[in-house]
Amino acid sequence: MKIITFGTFDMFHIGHLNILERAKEQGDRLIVGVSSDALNFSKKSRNPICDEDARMRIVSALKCVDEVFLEESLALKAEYIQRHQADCLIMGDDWAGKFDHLADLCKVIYLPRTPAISTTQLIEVVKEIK
Ligand code: C2G
Repeated sequence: MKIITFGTFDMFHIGHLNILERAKEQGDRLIVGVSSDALNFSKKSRNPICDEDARMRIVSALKCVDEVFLEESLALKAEYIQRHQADCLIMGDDWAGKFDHLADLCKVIYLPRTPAISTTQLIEVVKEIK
């Protein structure tokens, strides 16, 4: 069974590792769409700290990840699912309900987020360090 998931994975942290490892446990092969810098800018009005090449290299170096590609648009989820012949889409539950319309293409599962850590929070903590 092929699992697909998506994310920015900026300033890679334990919440990212947890979801990728849990996603892999649901199948045999894990394919990860890493959001492009341009997509990130359009969503968050800021560039990620780590650029797309660095983020793709970090994610593809993980033992639980089999394949990585660049996610260039949120609107292309259906196309990415079909292109990679994914059986199941997994996302953190901050996205709960957002991808239910894809359930006719593949199974859609939202896993609980790891509490108390996020890229935004890490950026704030680093800013405080003098
Ligand atoms: N995540 C998590 N626990 C955290 C932080 C993140 O489980 N404490 C999960 C998110 O729910 C998501 C994945 O890690 O499934 C990647 O998170 P982000 O890098 O924040 O990705 P995002 O900006 O939400 O981009 O097409 C969707 C986007 O590409 C997702």
